[in-house]
Amino acid sequence: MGYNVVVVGATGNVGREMLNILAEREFPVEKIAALASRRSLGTEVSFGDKTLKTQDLAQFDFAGWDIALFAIGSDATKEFAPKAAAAGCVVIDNSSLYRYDPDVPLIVPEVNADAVVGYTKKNIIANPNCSTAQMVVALKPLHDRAKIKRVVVSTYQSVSGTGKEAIDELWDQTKGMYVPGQEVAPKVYPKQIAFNVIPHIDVFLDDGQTKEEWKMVAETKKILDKSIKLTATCVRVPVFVGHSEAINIEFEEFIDEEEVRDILREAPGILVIDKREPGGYITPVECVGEYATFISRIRQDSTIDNGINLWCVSDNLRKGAALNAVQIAEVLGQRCLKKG
Ligand code: 11C
Repeated sequence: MGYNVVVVGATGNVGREMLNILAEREFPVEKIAALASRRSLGTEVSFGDKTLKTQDLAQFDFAGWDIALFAIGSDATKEFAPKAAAAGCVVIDNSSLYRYDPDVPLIVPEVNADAVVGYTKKNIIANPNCSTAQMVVALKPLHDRAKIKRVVVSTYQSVSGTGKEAIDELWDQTKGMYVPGQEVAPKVYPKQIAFNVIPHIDVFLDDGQTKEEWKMVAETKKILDKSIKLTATCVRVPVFVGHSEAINIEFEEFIDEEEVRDILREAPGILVIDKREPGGYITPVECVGEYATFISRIRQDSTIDNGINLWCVSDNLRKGAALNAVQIAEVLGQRCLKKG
């Protein structure tokens, strides 16, 4: 007994991780389908020890399927998610298309699992942006204790957040730096990413923020608390997988760094690695393939009354995307859907 599950965009980085995580976590799957665009048709993908042949998204009939995990761009999602939802299949969407729709719950299970019941309005649930997901996992237990007033966050985001072409660009550009005549010009990014950092993720908005920075504000308010003030600077760094964030938090009440460490140690989804010595902190290469959001460098910010600084790292393809989507499916299954 289990659910009929569809993974849409199964050949992409996030789609493949969705299949891996469904298998790893032994999600109760009765039947599984891996869908892709016509361009990737017939490509084989792994699901545990099985191999699945991808089917054509454009031809697929969602009737009789319980849950569809979508990991495709917003334009294709706009075309296919409503079809799946209308056929009675609950869509868990990783794109930004529905995140700010008041009739669609935006969920990080460690933070607002109860909001899942709101899926019935459109039969759609949204998965947040990767940089928001890991941050709110860390903020939630602290907000419950001392109420957060304001957050200042700077991100260090890996190229896998952009996609396969960006991973290739970093790889090729890095190799090309050592071979005269084989330098690789920027294509995916507006400037060189190898041995560089780029303070620009997603499009620029009229007020000078980028859309990635705006998403962190809007999504934190929707998932955690609309009263929290947040300002972000999002930066792309030459790292393949794993987003890092330096987070400064101002609370309503004083909270001691020791208490912050204790609260985070007990909090769901978090692993604290915080020794005040060389190497006593987490870096992105160590978080790859992990489920946890890792927290290091917890310390008082003595420049304000109630301030804490911390360092937050997570696998952006997992907690930032595929794992969070599968966790939503787990909550949906446990609380809302009947097993077939
Ligand atoms: C990045 N956070 O690292 C982005 C990727 O809204 O789901 C995910 C974009 C999104 O580039």
